[in-house]
Amino acid sequence: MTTLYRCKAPTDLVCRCGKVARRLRSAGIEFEEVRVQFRKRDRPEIDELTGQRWVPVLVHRNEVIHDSHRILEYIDWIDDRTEAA
Ligand SMILES: N[C@@H](CCC(=O)N[C@@H](CS)C(=O)NCC(=O)O)C(=O)O
Repeated sequence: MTTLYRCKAPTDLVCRCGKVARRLRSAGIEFEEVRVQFRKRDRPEIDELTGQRWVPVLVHRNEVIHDSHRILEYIDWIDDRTEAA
């Protein structure tokens, strides 16, 4: 099960959340999306998961990753392993 916590931006083209969503799709990774509240102070579930309130946050199996740069590296790593298998 893979879940992407992301902002409410209506497209994948305008922000870091969309960039991660695009990369997940191009890697063929199925995921569910959870749209978080606009204000960081209204995101207690993100704080609980990661100790901070920015999104995107990716939950993949037992891994919880925040910061889009780290998430993109993680997806590349999964993608490389899948291709090698
Ligand atoms: N450096 C962060 C920035 C992510 C970011 O800008 N997230 C936005 C949504 S796309 C956010 O959570 N904004 C909350 C705010 O500005 O209060 C990353 O690359 O993950």
